[in-house]
Amino acid sequence: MRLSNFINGAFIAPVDGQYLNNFNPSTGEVYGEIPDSTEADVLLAIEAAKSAQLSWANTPAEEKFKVMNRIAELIDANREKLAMAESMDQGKPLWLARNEMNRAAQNFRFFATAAMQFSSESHAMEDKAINYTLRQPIGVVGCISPWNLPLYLFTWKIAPAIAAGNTVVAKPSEFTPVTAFMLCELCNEAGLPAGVLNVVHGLGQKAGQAIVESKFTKAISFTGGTATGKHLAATAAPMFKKLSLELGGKNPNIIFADADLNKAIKTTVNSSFMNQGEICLCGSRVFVQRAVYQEVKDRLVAEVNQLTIGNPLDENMRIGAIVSKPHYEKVLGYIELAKEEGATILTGGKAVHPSGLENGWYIAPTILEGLPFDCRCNMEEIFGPVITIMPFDTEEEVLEMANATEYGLAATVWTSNLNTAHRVANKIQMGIVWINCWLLRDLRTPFGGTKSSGVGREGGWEAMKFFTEPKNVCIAF
Ligand code: TXE
Repeated sequence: MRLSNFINGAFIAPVDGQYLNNFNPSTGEVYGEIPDSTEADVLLAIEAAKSAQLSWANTPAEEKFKVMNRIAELIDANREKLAMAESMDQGKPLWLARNEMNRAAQNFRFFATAAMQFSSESHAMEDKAINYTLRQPIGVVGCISPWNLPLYLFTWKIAPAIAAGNTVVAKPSEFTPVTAFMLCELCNEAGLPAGVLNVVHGLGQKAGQAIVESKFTKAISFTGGTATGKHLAATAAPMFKKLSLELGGKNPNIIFADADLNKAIKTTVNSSFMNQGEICLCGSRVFVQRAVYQEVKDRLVAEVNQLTIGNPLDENMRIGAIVSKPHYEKVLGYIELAKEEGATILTGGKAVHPSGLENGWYIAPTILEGLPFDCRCNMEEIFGPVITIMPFDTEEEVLEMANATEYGLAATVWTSNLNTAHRVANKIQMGIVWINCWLLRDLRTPFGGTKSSGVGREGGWEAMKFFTEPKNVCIAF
């Protein structure tokens, strides 16, 4: 399968005619090619987006709603095909890919309604004047998405961007480009006007960099690694671009002794290892209050030992393959580092080679014990099926350890004491706190992190505000 760029409603080959290999993580084999786009391709996409912008901005909200809703319906109608493609491209289990396709449709549906309901504010100054604040589209915006939840995160950016009247130049991750490519076909079928969405495939340092460097992309919405985010911010800052950065995490999962342990343990298996741990919201540091530490540890290890790992297309597999060879090696490298740092491996700790898929990139779900809270394995984002487990005595102690990393994305807290829940939620330095649940998402809520986990928030009105420029008009009476 050879993918093309999607520019001005047409599928076109990269200007230079160069392609990159696309790998299937479950087999480790090349199974397609994607454009190795350069600045020239990005410039074509930007031209198309510029030409389409005014007319799209002036399209009545109801029309925007209708076309975005049709895209959602087409994602639903093609769910099985998309899920299969996502699973092969990313390595995630097919059942999980299906859930993510539901969410991709939901992203479009949610922001289709936002297009209809977004409104301006007005501030009256008694009998002197009235202000009204227009929220106008920014123009052409860049959306750059990662490889862990490919279509889910791609649509999470594109949908609010176009709902707000912008046109988009987007780049999916070079590791997982296929469903973004398929989405373009659905956008044409739904009647999205040419040039509203333009997708350029290729490397971050080349195609991605050109999107960020262009003076015509007035805002950049990016999800990816913290190091890339830093680089991107440095590139964009001198041009005063609006930036939304969703970056890494090193999320604490805190289990108090008074928690509903059945629920906490069951959810911890998911929050640790769903999507091979390749979700920025996965809890990677499990803190358990000492009175129940042994019990939680034993039960968690027993449950994790039951997890099936292998062919992502096999409906019985809970854990699939790691997205790419470099990432597989990075995660295995952290397991080696953990050993050097003195970890005891309670389960996993090694690569897995399922029969018939020996060259695929599989890592057994791994639980590490005995590491200091401030060692590298507890400070740096591993972003794979690897968690650490640590005991704690008091609320103060666990807060200190939980807050000790440079990251501030999400925390999960398990307790049946309302006071503990509120106190910890108040003091923890994270953008998102889940009490007695994990990944329970209301798309209206602000989504994002503090510290090195990012800048800005996505979701609901936050996203609509990010993708618009406020203009205040003051009329004196
Ligand atoms: O992501 P990159 P990488 C974390 C995770 C992972 C680490 C590195 O810890 O191990 O980041 O992953 C594009 N200008 N997360 O290196 O490079 C790139 O093409 C413009 C957390 O694979 O950040 C891709 O489309 N764009 C995360 C996107 O950025 C550039 C999800 C993300 O890739 C660019 C993924 C540049 N100079 C990784 N360089 C999360 N928060 O969910 C790269 N890109």
